[in-house]
Amino acid sequence: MFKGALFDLDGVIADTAVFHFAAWRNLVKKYFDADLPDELEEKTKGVSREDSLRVILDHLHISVPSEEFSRLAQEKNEAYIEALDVLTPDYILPGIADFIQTLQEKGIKLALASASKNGPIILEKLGLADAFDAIADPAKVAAGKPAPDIFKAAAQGLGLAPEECIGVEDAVAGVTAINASGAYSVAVGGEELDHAKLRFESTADLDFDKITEAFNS
Ligand code: B16
Ligand code: MG
Repeated sequence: MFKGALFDLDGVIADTAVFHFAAWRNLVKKYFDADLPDELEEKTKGVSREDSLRVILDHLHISVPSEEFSRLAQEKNEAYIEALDVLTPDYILPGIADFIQTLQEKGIKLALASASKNGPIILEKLGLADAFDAIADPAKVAAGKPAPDIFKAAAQGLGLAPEECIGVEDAVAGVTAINASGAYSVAVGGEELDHAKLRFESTADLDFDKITEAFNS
């Protein structure tokens, strides 16, 4: 039986991607008078703030000096945090509150394994801060997803081996990261996530008994 559950944040606990991408769009409009296509959103999911900015600037064929790069990343983050003001527990994705409650009742420890440096603020606003026993610090891990580091750090925060944990993800790179960490990957999303050990179509479908059965077999 698994003893820990390592959660991605954006796309699993709440849909913060909408706020991230809106902040990037506004920034790019303001400084480069450019528009970003919807398809680009997927490429910025689960990757760090700096890597997201790299993806966006590459798309626009723009290169900027490093001071400007840092300033742009900082301004985006300030706008993003301001936009997060509207976050309440109502923004928790369907099924997640119940799933977390079931895990707690079963004595499973919870950790956050998000690329976001804003994880603690977001959990607080969603009313979930107390539910989590550990939050891995993305600033302290050497490599982002698809590298396993953040999931290994999250398991370590719980005092568990990754093999004793499940990891829950909605992104391709995230599932790859869980697999590489040694934790048991549970995906929420479409067929692009079929490299997960177990996949549900959406967060509302997460089923503790099915996960337990699959993990134990
Ligand atoms: P921040 P996740 C990721 O969260 C987002 O998907 C990604 O779009 C964002 O760039 C990244 O966090 C960093 O966020 O700027 O708040 O540090 O999916 O890993 O929970
Ligand atoms: Mg995600």
